[in-house]
Amino acid sequence: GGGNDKEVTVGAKNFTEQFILAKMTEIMLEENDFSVDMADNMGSTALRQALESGEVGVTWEYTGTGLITYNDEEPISEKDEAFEAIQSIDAEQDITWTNPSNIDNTYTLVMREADGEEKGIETISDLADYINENPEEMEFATDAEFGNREDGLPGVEETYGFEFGNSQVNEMSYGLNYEALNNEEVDVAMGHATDSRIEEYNLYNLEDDEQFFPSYHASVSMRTEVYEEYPEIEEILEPLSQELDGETMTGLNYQVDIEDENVDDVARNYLQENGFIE
Ligand code: PBE
Repeated sequence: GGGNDKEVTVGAKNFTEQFILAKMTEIMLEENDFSVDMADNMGSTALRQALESGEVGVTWEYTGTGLITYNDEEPISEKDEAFEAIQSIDAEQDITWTNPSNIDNTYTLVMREADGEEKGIETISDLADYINENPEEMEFATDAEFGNREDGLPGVEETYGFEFGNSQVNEMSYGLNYEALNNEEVDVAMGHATDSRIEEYNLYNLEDDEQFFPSYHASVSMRTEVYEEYPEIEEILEPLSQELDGETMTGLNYQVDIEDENVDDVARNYLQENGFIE
């Protein structure tokens, strides 16, 4: 700290995992004499625009989101293949991808265990059959992003051949989807694979038997001018990105979403316990 001129803005979306990753990044960079501004609470598209405009310098982004949502590319399942594809496509837009982690935060469809067992629904194909036989019965909870993204509800419905009626689609802020399902206000909800509420509320992920959802490995995505000015950012974050995986991330999300700990404490404790900071 004090009188340094290495400045960077870290951006984040509007859910816990993003807050934690951004906070860890802030702490790690500050330890290395950066002064860091935070710009969080954005939807995916807003965050991408902020990165493109230069308002934000460094983010954690998901490979599948980069390919499908920002570049209209075909989804890719294999981790390294997806990373290398988005890395080369985004290079042309002055965005540099580094530090692929093993956090695969894919989208998922979730139901209550007991209800799914009763209805005999294990896979998304089972759900499609059920909905086609019982139209307008199943209520669905989603955030606006999943409801509208090509790699979200429209794509799932097209791939599996079913459709929720308009009045069955209940749009709400991300997070409330799990509450609505748990409270039996809806029967199916969208989810993020690393969200701890799935297990905590005895929900389960429907098997994506047509493999519609690709991989979404959290990786650092930054402006190329930031990368070129501060190539050390990649090195500073590398040990962290190597250590983080889906199970670890779900556990950190649990501390915030279920145990009500604050993001700053969770991020700092993790970094200390793993020897990334003192
Ligand atoms: N995801 C799942 C979404 C939200 C979590 C990674 C596909 C995204 O932020 O792009």
